[in-house]
Amino acid sequence: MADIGYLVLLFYLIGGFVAVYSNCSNGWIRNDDSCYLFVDLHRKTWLQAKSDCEARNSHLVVIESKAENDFVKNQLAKLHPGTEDQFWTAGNDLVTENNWVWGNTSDIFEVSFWHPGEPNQSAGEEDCLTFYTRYRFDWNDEHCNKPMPYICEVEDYIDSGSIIG
Ligand SMILES: [Ca+2]
Ligand SMILES: [Ca+2]
Ligand SMILES: [Ca+2]
Repeated sequence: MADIGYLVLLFYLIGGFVAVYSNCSNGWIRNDDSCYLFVDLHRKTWLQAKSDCEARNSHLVVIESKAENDFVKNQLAKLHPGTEDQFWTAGNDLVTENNWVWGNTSDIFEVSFWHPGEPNQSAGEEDCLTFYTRYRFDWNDEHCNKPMPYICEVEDYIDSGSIIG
């Protein structure tokens, strides 16, 4: 009986461990191998938003597929943001104009979902990428110093199997 009790205990311990690491934190929403946080109460500039995501052990959202883009658009629609609201992503062309990359990396876009006519580098200084409510959440390039809502993403290392190596 003692052995069986031990096995049962072990089972629950392992189960609890997996549950903790495969669930998203409170307030974060799962999609595929990532958890996402939609921050619409605290508006920040692109740099401030980037720092805030990093303080939460995550990064501004990086869109790698149409499925991921559709997920984000659906979540934004549920938030019912104001017409002029835009949400920061990691996308930017800060280093080289019109050379769009994700975050600080040199990872170029595998897919893109710009609104027709965007990116337009309006007033010669739009270097950060948003989901724009007015465009039904198509992408827009925007002035990086405007305070906006933003989206953080963290990959789930257990599910993606990338915790080792
Ligand atoms: Ca992603
Ligand atoms: Ca630009
Ligand atoms: Ca623009």
